[in-house]
Amino acid sequence: MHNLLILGGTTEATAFANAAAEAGIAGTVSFAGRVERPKRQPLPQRIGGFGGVQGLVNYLVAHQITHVIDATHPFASQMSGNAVVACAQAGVPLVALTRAAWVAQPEDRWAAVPDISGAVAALEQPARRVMLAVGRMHLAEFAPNPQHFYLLRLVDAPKDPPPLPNHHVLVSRGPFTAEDDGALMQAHDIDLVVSKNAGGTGAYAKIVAARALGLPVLMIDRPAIAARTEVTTVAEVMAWLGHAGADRGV
Ligand code: 3Y8
Ligand code: NAP
Repeated sequence: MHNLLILGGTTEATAFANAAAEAGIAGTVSFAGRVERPKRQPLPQRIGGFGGVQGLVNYLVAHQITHVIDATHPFASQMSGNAVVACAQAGVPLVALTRAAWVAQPEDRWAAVPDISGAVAALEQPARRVMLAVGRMHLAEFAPNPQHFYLLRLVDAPKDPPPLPNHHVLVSRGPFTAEDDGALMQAHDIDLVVSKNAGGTGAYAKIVAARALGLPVLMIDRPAIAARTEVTTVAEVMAWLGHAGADRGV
């Protein structure tokens, strides 16, 4: 009898939660509580941190979790690292449902940077009009480059004004479309896009739009994550669970 913990917060997590619910598999979807209204899930959900590795071990034992599916975002490296250690300690099988990194197409004008601070360093240049679509949590790190105009896309309206004197906030949650993102870039006369290499489809629209407009992209590589079993489809997770319906290609 399965009792899953799905570490959520992505398109893939929602897709898997739907498949598990349809297959009658019991589980809980977990969110950090980063946004005001996390997307409704077809399974019970919990919101908030576990309290580090030990907190997660305690949760796994107390809730008799049989399997953990880490379907968090590739940049949620602390959560994923904690899951590797906690599942090993608690003896609970773990699989990561992740998505391959985006790869530059021939017409893409990407400059790869290793992390957020690499993107900040690359912005030490005369004033540009920058679409900064990396969310809210790292905005303060871009304060050393106030010379740029920043188009900021956030899930929730910021509680305090972002520390960037010349900015426009757009409150909008994905998934987005390339057409809308292209129109947005033209409306704001954007000449540079900053993006995490999130992979998947939900954030890719701005990459397609930048390609079509011939705009350069500062592409932030994803952080390293401890070794764990990784799959990229819902069907592979079902097979990993040894779920009879796996052959139905769910
Ligand atoms: C709280 C839970 C679904 C999930 C949808 C995906 C796609 C849309 C695109 C841009 C990029 C960004 C951001 C983004 C996308 C999906 C996915 C994805 C990027 C929600 C969600 C939660 C979050 C947290 C939020 C972060 C922020 C990052 C916005 C739900 C909507 C920029 C990542 O205000 C904040 O504190 C926001 C924080 C972490 C990154 C950051 O540093 O600010 N996601 N996003 C999860 C939790 O509490 O555990 O409501 O669905 C989920 C989604 N956001 O089922 O449809 O799968 O990636 N999320 C990035 O890629 O750079 C937006 O604007 O182009
Ligand atoms: P993170 O930096 O890796 O995690 C920091 C801490 O937040 C974790 O140690 C854990 O706290 C808590 N946490 C993170 N994800 C959680 C979850 N799903 N359920 C319960 N607690 C969680 O994580 P993050 O980058 O802030 O991402 C937070 C959430 O947003 C995740 O659900 C992720 O999938 C989603 N998301 C993130 C991004 C992104 O760009 N980072 C993009 C899209 C979606 P404790 O140590 O107390 O357990």
